[in-house]
Amino acid sequence: MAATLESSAMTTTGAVAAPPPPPITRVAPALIRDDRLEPIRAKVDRGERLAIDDGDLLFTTPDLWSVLEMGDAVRRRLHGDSAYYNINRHLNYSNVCALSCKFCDFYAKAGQAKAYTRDMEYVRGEVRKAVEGGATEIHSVGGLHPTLPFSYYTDLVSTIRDEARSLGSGLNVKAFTAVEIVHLARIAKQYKGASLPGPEGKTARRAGIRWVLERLKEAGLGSLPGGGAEVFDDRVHDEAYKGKIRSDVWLDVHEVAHEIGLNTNATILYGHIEQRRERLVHMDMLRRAQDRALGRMGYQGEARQRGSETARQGEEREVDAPAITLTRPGTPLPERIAFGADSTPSSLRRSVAPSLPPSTPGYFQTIIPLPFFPDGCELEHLPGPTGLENLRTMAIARLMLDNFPHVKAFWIMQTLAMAQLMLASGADDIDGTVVWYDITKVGGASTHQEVTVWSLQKAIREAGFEPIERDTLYRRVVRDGSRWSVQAEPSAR
Ligand code: V47
Repeated sequence: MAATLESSAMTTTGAVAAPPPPPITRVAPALIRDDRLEPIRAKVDRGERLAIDDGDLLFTTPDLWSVLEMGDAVRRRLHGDSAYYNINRHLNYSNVCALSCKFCDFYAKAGQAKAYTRDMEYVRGEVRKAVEGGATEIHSVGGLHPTLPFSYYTDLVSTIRDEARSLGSGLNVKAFTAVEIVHLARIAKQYKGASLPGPEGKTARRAGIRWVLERLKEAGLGSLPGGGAEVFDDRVHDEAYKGKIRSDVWLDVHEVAHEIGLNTNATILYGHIEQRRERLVHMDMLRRAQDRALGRMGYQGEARQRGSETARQGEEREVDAPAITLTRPGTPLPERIAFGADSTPSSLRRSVAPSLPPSTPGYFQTIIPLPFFPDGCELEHLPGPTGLENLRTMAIARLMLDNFPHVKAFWIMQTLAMAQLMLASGADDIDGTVVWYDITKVGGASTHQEVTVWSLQKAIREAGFEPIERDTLYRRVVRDGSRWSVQAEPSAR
């Protein structure tokens, strides 16, 4: 270590002052150095977009520590030493599902002993408990229930919102994956013509999606979670989750949500039958969608280099938007623009298109890499990813998704111990208190998977970061006894 020794200074009274402690230099534990990473490091330093081929090298280099260190550098540029968590509850309204995805241990068929569907009395009870526990968010998803009417879903959302309001809480209802939204469009008979080929089908399905999202928003929907994306690849789709919507439809749902002013999240479920290259294509498709969302907010991008990327499946050339990076030093994060923080340059203030409601258009807030857990599902014979693969994928998500403000290490699936390491390799968020979770049960966990605020804060501090409680939209939460509010100034940067 390059410690500097300075001579003791004499004070005015003639006493000898204690020498200052030697500085601590933060260096990556470079066990192996791969000089091929240097051009990537230069791009990362300049905040330039990485190509899919750069991602290939990041996945294959033996110099893992440099990859983690670059992920950390970008994360610190965006968020300094802040690390976010929230107080939330998951409420799965039903596990009954018409699909049978091979990676899923959650679904049940109607009539099976483990099948459940919650009624509104149950939902109200859960909301009361959530509000008592100080939750700022309820995250609600479920299977594709074959018989529930559309009104069940609007009732679910308005029941959560109204029960919380009656108790003085304005918690955010984050509900329904893109797959569920399309299912709702079908049961509401708003999906006619959606399977037609070409632009006609696309227009029809987007109209159906918009119809559903507008009604849910009216009922109190605050944002969309990131689930159901899996891996945007048709081969993987057909082999592991045939019957689910494909990538183009998942992206349509999120784009329409953004257009009507809802923020959304995105996931990638990795470590099963996909190739690493397919993870990179997935990330590239997400960042292209985010380019469009940020463009709607008024960000100016850089014209894409011709031929630098190949066309992605399910995407049409004409929707290619300029590449916008948030990782360039000094670029404001979208939450600053959305909440009108003073430091936002006026050139980046949003110019709302006339057709949009008078609210800021939405965008992707966070990418949540989800490691595949084999236990109990049809793909149980697969080993699932290792800890180092999880760390690497987290760092690569941070590096590739240069226009996503946040990267979340969902502690339930990553474990709290790994989430601590991830905070220093790209992630800036570890999700929340959760309480009940029955989609995955890592290491024999039960459905009750709760962690206290104290444990989340301790984990974050121990990892060397400052815990910041955020709401669903990444605004800083301020608590006064049992009441909470959000600061207009977003927590980041
Ligand atoms: O869509 C299902 C995944 C997702 C398995 O938006 C599995 O803030 C691993 O999307 N192994 C649901 N993963 C979880 C999700 C989520 C979680 C936390 C926060 C947010 C957010 C979103 O879980 C599903 C699917 O991709 N999943 N089975 C499995 N065996």
